Amino acid sequence: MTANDAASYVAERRRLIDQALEGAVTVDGSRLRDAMRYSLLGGGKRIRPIMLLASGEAVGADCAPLLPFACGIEMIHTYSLLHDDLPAMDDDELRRGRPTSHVRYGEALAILAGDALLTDAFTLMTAAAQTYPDPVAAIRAVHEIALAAGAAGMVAGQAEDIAAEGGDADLATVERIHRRKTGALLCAAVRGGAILGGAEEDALTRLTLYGERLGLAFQVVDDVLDATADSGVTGKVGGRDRALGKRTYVELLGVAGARARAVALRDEAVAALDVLGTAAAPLRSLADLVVGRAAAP
Ligand code: GRG
Repeated sequence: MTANDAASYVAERRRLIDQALEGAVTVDGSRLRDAMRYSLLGGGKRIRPIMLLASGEAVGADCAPLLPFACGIEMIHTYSLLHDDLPAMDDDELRRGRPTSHVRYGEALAILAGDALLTDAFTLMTAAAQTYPDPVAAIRAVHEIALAAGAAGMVAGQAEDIAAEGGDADLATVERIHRRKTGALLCAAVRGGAILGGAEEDALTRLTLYGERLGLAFQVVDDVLDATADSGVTGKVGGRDRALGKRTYVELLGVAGARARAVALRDEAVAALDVLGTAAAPLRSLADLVVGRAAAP
């Protein structure tokens, strides 16, 4: 697969996900529906669902039956951003270049839209699991996604991140926070796809390593962008980490050091894919895409 082929794979999968997400909010016309759709269809990069598809397809799965699981993970991710932006958390007013949900719909409806996106993600995935070619694998994949999103994963990372605000967390602490806050869901996308695709143990181990390294790289890149990119690029208000007193990779390693760390993590992620050959080309290209965002201009 050439670089061009990989780029068109990513673009085509993004199109399929966007199309499937259009039908993912099934609640009747109401402001709740509007608020859910506002955040879900508001122009995300769709990294996690594309990862899930690319990982499943790398081990031989068909794309179409994976789509509800890809949509589920994007719904969970969207809820996390929506709640993270709330006044009680990061208190952000801009996301993906538009007013955040609570600015547009008020705080109460924004909370409820997040709750509904999270819950309906599991409605969608568990409905799809019942007709999936291997329902046991599908249940296992949903279980992994739930673990990564909940109190053992993303929510725990978020809680620890908030508790660490204003403190002097060292690199090991920052890394532990981000493995759960950002890394766990990304890794679950990769593992979920692999499990749905019926990956052998060795392939699953390799893909897990890829997901863990890239999940961490993702956060390093986010820290670099928060410190260096303007809101035209990120769609968010810049410098929020500093304003909130968060310890970031940039603070601990400097911008150049953080960029180098992201590249090293990407290289480790990509090296883990060796045994998967050309089937893993889209995953390699996604790794470049994630880390390339933080490259020096
Ligand atoms: C509220 C339970 C709860 C958790 C929130 C992930 C998270 C925890 C908060 C998001 C804060 C943040 C900006 C983390 C950095 C990494 C990250 C998740 C960036 C946003 O993801 P992208 O770049 O966003 O994939 P798009 O807009 O493309 O979907």
